[in-house]
Amino acid sequence: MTTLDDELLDLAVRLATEAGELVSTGRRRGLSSVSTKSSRTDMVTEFDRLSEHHIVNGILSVRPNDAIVGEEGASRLGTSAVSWLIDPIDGTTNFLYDLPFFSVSIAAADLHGPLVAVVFAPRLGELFTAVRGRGAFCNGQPISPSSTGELDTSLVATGFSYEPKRRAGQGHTVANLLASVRDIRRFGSAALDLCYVGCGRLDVYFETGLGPWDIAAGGLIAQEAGAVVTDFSGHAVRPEEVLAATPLVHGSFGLLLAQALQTATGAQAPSPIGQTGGDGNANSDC
Ligand code: 2AM
Ligand code: CA
Repeated sequence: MTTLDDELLDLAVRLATEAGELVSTGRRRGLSSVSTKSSRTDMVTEFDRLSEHHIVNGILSVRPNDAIVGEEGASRLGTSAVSWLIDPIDGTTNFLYDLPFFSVSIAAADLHGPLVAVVFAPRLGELFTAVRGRGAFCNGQPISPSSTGELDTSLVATGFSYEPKRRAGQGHTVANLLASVRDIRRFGSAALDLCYVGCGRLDVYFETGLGPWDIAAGGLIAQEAGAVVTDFSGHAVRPEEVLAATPLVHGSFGLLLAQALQTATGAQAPSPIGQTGGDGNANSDC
């Protein structure tokens, strides 16, 4: 018998794959309609809208009673216990510039939170999936975070807001962290950053000011893989503050980040999560 989890996963995988192929193929042919949203650097293309349209129609055709929220405006109340969060292209700036780090992100949640998660990166040929309580996978292979325990050898990813003033503050925070970690990466897709923590390509990812669609699927994938995903104080993750890390550096990076934020803003730092330690290396082939 097919469970609800399996039904939702099959649907999310099919729609993410179809939408990813649609936008990737379309992008190869060129862009004709590009406009701005919240700022001059916050872009939306015809393919963001096409992808969201395809996914929403695909959900409604088989599950008409589910709630749906999408970054490009989809907003439907449902009468079932299932709600969907869609980012039709996560990493739109990369998509615009024909860089491969973009993805289609789809999550389905029930009354207890995210239940099923799919992140598909069409140019990279990688499909990340997770079901709550059943682990996380890349192209069908189980993934797990790195076993790194040292901050100074941790590879850390972050991202920057579309709002210029906020970016400047985020730059100061990153400058304060740089001497204490291995290096910083900025891939430009929050969903992929979270998956990369899950599969050990990154040791830490943090960002502020995201939307719920940016983190719903990637957050479950990272968590199911075995990473720790919280806000900056170690509480439940929220779009405003995302800190995902391999377990042995999550606490110590939280402390470092609190100090870096305090130095950057002069504001009261959030309470540290705690100190941990250990050894290890990134371990995923995915
Ligand atoms: P997007 O490509 O869907 O816009 C880059 O730092 C990452 O953060 C991307 O996943 C990007 O999503 C997201 N992002 C950046 N600024 C954002 C904002 N103001 N609101 C929502 N998501 C944002
Ligand atoms: Ca988007």
